[in-house]
Amino acid sequence: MALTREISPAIQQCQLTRLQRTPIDLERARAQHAAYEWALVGAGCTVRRLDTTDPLPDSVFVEDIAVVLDEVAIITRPGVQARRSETSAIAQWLANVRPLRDIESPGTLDGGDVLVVGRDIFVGESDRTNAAGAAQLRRLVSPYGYTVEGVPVTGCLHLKSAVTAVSEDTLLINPAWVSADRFGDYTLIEVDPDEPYAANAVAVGGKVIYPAAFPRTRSRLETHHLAVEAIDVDELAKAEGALTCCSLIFNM
Ligand code: CIR
Repeated sequence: MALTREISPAIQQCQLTRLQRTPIDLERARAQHAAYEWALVGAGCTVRRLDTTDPLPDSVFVEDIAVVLDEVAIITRPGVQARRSETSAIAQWLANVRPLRDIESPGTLDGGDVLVVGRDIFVGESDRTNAAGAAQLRRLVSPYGYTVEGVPVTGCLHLKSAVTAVSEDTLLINPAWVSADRFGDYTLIEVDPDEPYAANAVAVGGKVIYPAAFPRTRSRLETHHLAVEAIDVDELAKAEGALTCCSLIFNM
């Protein structure tokens, strides 16, 4: 199952931390988002797209709003106040499929900082996720056998800007933004140094959905015999959104 959310007409007012604001072509962004959803369908996902009602500029980036495990869904408390009203619609939908738990004040946690690989959960210590948020996550999921490890992140928005899983034992990483030493149990593929934003990939259904903008790193993935499907997402990237941000993927 992949949960997505339509792009808000207000996306031009999205949060930006490390990028300069440039005009976003809404129709082009919507076409790229639809192609992303079709890639998920092609990987075997059932895609359910929620609509966006209030002016929630960043609502397409559903990943930040929840952490969905097989046993439970954690509704986050996003690090920026402006994104906190995105949670209600996502929580309402997820309540149909999982017991829900909440990150509570003073904790903050963005789902983009939560990398789940099997029973290992890495949490980025970033501008958006604080120690209280990470500690709450640990308390909520450790009863189910998950280990939660904090990982410092510098130079990028979220942990998953710096590292994502491309298979169950292989991570794609930009070691300039997160220390490779923290992931010693995994095979690591480093991004090409000319493509610092290239560490965010969606691995699902035996393939890797991947931005067309990073051909050098894509070659590295293919050298590791990974089946890569490249799609254009440059319009969403102007809102500082990467591929994983645009869906919540989980088992039904
Ligand atoms: C934000 O700054 O919150 C959005 N403009 C982008 C969020 C991207 N989410 C993600 O990487 N998980």
